[in-house]
Amino acid sequence: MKLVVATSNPGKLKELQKYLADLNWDLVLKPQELEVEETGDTFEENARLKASEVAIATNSWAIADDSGLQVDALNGAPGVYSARYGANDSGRIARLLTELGNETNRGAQFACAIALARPDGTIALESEGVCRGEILYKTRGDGGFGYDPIFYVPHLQLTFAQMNSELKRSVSHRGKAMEGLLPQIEKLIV
Ligand code: ITT
Repeated sequence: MKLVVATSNPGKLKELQKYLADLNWDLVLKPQELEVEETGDTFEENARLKASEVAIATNSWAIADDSGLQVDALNGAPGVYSARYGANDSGRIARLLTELGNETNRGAQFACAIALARPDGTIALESEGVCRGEILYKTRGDGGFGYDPIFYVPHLQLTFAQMNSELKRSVSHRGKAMEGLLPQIEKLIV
């Protein structure tokens, strides 16, 4: 079965491809020109929108992820606006560090919603995952993507950017969302 991975974010794509690799599905990239407007107020809504529109446009099964960083001292910002917070990863990180300044409450969480749509756009499966952590005062590590270099997981004493892909998978919002979804995808009779 063909499954379109409905993301334009190369970092996300790499993780999703790895998580989906063991399934007996033929993974296909989303056509580049196909961009879905994220009009939802929640990660769940946006994940559904992206999966559904890409499924209809390609007449295939499609999987989409909507995710972002919710910072306690910023009342959950940037949240669903995480991608729109700056022009590129370093701009987004710089803005977040500026907004937080010397705030000592550095608590934050990454959240991820994943949706799987049938070729007719209806949603077959959904899952969510959250990972709690802290925002550092400056970047640490050079792996991963996005906000990874400033997102620190205290019990591991590492940022996401310092983790190898297996470790990040075991604790991250996306890894947890996928963990809930993979057994269900396997069971889908299509
Ligand atoms: P698609 O919608 O095409 O999938 P996007 O980058 O626009 O790509 P989102 O709207 O879900 O995706 O925005 C997510 C933002 O949060 C984006 O800036 C990511 O870099 C960031 N983000 C999500 N997961 C992350 C992770 O595991 N590590 C670091 N940053 C992450």
